Formats: sequence, structure tokens, C-alpha cells
Amino acid sequence: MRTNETLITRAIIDRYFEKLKKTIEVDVAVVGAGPAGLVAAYYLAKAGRRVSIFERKLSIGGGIWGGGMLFNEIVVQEDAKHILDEFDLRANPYGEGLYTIDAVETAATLTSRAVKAGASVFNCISVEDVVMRPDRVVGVVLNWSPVEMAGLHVDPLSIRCHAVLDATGHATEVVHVVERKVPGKLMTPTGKIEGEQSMWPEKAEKLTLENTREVFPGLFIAGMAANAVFGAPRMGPIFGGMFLSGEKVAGLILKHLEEEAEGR
Ligand code: 48F
Repeated sequence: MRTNETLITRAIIDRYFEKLKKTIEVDVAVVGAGPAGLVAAYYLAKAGRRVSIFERKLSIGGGIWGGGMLFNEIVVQEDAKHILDEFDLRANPYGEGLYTIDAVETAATLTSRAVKAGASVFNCISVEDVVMRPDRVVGVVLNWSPVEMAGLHVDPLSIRCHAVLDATGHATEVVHVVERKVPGKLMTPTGKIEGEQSMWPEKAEKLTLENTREVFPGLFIAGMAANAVFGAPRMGPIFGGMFLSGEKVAGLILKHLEEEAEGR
């Protein structure tokens, strides 16, 4: 057995670049590996689509890990129970149609299942812009998060895809870029980002699902980003809406990919 340092280095570089080369052209680029992005990536990969997830942080899971205020349990309502079952997540009934789940188990399981379904995860990479041709989003522009954090003047690299999912949570970063560069053209009432409203879980959970949709040609939104774009409230550590939004957007994107392939 050879375990010398150059062999280890070669193994890591070879395997990473295999993954990276496969991501130069994919079906879907998911931006943000929170609950909505991970669930969407899982269903898309399960349906046989080439999916890459880009996550700014080193850790995958977004806002799941900390539960509510660092109490690492999350709450999910009955409507989303079928998704917990799909992921084999252990849900503890709490009454009134609510379940609690260990937040750490949730983050780890969603990540593991998305990767095993075939999604490639690129952590510590930030999406800083989109590729536009001429009036639709056809890719994303990437840079290392440490480059962004250090404020280094380093040009990014780009990849092409047939759909981009903004699952960046409250920040709704990809939609912000499009709004800035193509003002007034979002598929919202004002053509702009409507802006997130204050906490109202019952309303927010329903609206998350309604707001999950295509917001600009080739650009979809899910999770908290969907509510931020359409001016709906936040909901705190209840996650059923995030899971359902991920599931819904995967369906919308699959339809979009089929229609595009048929030239419609
Ligand atoms: O915030 P996040 O968990 O979004 P989500 O899937 O879920 C929201 C809940 O966590 C919670 C809530 C609950 O019910 O309100 O807040 O909508 O995950 C978003 C991820 O996107 C990453 C960010 O680091 C986080 O992990 N992210 C944000 N901007 C970028 C990004 C970017 N430009 N490039 C790459 N990753």
C-alpha cells in the first residue's frame, strides 16, 4: 500500500477536478444548500438530472443546524410529513399536526441523500453573478468564498445550465443580481423584489409554496428567498414550507427542462 503524500495529493486533485469538469455544463445550478436547495437538488438528481449545488459556507445545511435560537430541534407540520418519510427522517409527533426533528440529523440526512441521489456539492464557492443570453439566465458566475471574504481582485469562472435555482434564503442573492442588472423585469407585481415581511408563521408557510416559481426566464426561487422576493412574511424555525418549496420547485424545473428540450 502506497500512502505517500504525493499520491494523496494526486488522488484529491484528480477526483475534485473530475467533479468540477462535470459541472461546467449541468441541467440545474442550485445556489445555496439550505433545506430548500437540498430538497430540490435531491428530487432533481433522483429524476436523473445533472445538478450542482454551490454553497458559500464550508458547512452544508444553511439555517437547519441551529434549530431555533441554537436549540437544535426543528418543527415540521403534517403537510410535509411525506417528505420526512421520503428522507427517512425520524419525526416525533408533538400534537396539533406538528412534528419535531433533530436539526443535526436533518442537515446531515438531507445532505447525504442529495449527494447519494447524484447531486454534486461545491462548498466554499459563492455565486456572484449570472450568465445572461440575451434575456434569460443560462448560467452562474462562481468564485471561492475565501476570495470574496478577503476582497481579493480575482476574476471568477462561469458554468452553463438550463435552470438556476436561487435558494439563498433571506438574502435572495441571485435575484438581487438580476434585479440590479435588468431593472424592473422580475415576474413580481412591481417587477422588483417586494421584500421580506416580519414573522407570521401560519401565513408564511402557505405563501412560501405559492411564491415558489420562476421569477425571471431560467431563474427559479424556493424557500425563504421565494418569500423575500414576493413580499411575504418570515416564519422562523418551522421547516415544512422549506421542504415543500424544494419539492415543488424541483417539479417546476423538471417541467421547464422538458419544455426546453421540446423547443417550446
Ligand atoms: O438560509 P437557508 O437555510 O435558506 P432556505 O433553504 O431555508 C431558510 C431556513 O433556514 C430559515 C427559515 C425557516 O423556515 O426561515 O431561515 O430558504 O440557506 C441558504 C444558503 O445559501 C447560502 C447560505 O450560505 C446558506 O447556506 N448562500 C447565500 N448566498 C449564496 C449562498 C451565494 N451567493 N452563493 C452560494 N451560497
